[in-house]
Amino acid sequence: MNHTILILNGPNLNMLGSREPEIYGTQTLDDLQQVCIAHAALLSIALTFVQSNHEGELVDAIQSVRSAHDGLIINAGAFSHTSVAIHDALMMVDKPIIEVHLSNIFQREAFRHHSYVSRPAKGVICGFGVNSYVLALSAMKDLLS
Ligand code: CA2
Repeated sequence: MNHTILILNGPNLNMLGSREPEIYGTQTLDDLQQVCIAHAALLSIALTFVQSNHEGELVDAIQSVRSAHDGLIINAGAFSHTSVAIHDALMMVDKPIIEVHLSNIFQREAFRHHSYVSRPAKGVICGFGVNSYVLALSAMKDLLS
């Protein structure tokens, strides 16, 4: 494995597959993790996959990227639209960051159109369901090569 990447998932993403399949699909968070591990292996990337419902735990995980990972893929869930703390933690990360969302946040309610994650991120991938993460892994591989 050449690189190690953190995939960080925010609040309520542990509920994937249980409700709103028309928005988020039918796959569970475990399914998503397996898809990411399989694609990362093809790219020689070692993955750490984390989900938390707690803003402070997400900040701690973001801070860990500085010493423990080569890059960060983050779906901060609803905290994307609210959290200055997550924005500030991301601004201190000197590694590539890619923001992902399962849904196309720009097709949805206006309050989802702004994300505090987007400015610190190198790029944003949204609207492709589980494939948003697969696309982000490929983009991260290119950034690190
Ligand atoms: O589209 C995304 O990935 C989101 O980050 C998902 C967040 C939402 O607040 C963002 O605006 C967009 C919500 C995740 C909650 O996921 C659930 C999945 C199934 C059932 C209930 C919640």
